[in-house]
Amino acid sequence: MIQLCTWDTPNGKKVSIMLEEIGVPYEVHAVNLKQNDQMKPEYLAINPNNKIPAIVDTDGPGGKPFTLFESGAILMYLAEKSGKFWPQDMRKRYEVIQWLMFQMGGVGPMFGQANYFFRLQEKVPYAIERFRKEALRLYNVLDKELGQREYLAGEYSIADIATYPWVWRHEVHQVKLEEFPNVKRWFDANAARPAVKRGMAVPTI
Ligand SMILES: N[C@@H](CCC(=O)N[C@@H](CS)C(=O)NCC(=O)O)C(=O)O
Repeated sequence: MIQLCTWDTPNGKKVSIMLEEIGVPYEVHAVNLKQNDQMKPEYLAINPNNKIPAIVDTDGPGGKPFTLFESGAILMYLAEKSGKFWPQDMRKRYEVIQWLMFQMGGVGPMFGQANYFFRLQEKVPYAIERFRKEALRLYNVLDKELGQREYLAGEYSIADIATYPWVWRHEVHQVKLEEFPNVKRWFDANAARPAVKRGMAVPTI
């Protein structure tokens, strides 16, 4: 059984989508970020970095409980454990890892900063411009790639699972998907997957 500590944000939804895709039983523990639940000592014992998501696999490696934080690491763990979305071929596997890292190091942090500065009451024009430009640059990279391949690493993988919940927020970071037709085609294909629909509905608040 996987215990999933999560909240209603893109990084949390990556993991619930993955758990739905691989079809393993899991229990959801809502960590209410609005009430600072992530700062409670019992949660810090699971993730000392006070962020969601985190998992506890009660049947981890060696049959012992295993705790893991950082959404990219969790996706890789679940992919390796289930053997799904984790190509055996080394080239293909590293293409998946490459696009996963692109999400973890680029898409997530930059879209996150764009959201933050767009919503901030005190307007900081330099920051708004910087992160708007960077978000658009990343959308262009995605659009070019997805013009050549159906999914980010060719076949549907944890790279798509990691990226979709961030693109799902395109309206918040003021991007019109129609201007990125290949991203839109890919976005609609992800959105149509039953496991993605179920995963995006987690947690119920
Ligand atoms: N690199 C981390 C980022 C996680 C993250 O930023 N989580 C946010 C929600 S999307 C959070 O828990 N924020 C609460 C806080 O910063 O106190 C991951 O991918 O797991």
